[in-house]
Amino acid sequence: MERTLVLLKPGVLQRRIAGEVISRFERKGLKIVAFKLLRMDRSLVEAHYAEHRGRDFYDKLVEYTLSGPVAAMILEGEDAIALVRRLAGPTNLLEAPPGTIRGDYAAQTRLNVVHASDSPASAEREIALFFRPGEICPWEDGNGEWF
Ligand code: FUP
Repeated sequence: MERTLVLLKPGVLQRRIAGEVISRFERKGLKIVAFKLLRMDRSLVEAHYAEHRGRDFYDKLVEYTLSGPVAAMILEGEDAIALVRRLAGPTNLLEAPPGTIRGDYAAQTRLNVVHASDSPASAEREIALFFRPGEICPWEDGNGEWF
């Protein structure tokens, strides 16, 4: 079982499409095991996007990420890291096919709707940036008796 960090970027809340995006993960069977809304501060944004420091898009990326609340969640499931990346679609808008989150909702590469960890090492690092262990709530699938 894997865990991965997903961020719904500020535009998602502004556009009122958080539910639609989260539904795509749930429909593939991924479990939400942690969830919070937050305003990222500059030091968290800089730590999260450290690998991009110095790139031409970096300043605008930071500015956008600071522009409003972000929804952070940990999704759990078999091959969750690769599955979420597939559901999100490629970073580049032109390559993101319809049916992917970015293909369906992103109008600019910089504003590409979601962040998703790209490897087990990134997932571990990013989960620790956003969640303390006590904020993670693992749960088991029941046999349907509660619904
Ligand atoms: P991803 O892992 O798909 O989120 O992509 P990256 O980590 O490469 O990029 C992080 C963010 O930087 C993207 F979500 C959007 C922004 N970006 C650009 O604005 N232009 C680029 O050419 C590449 C990335």
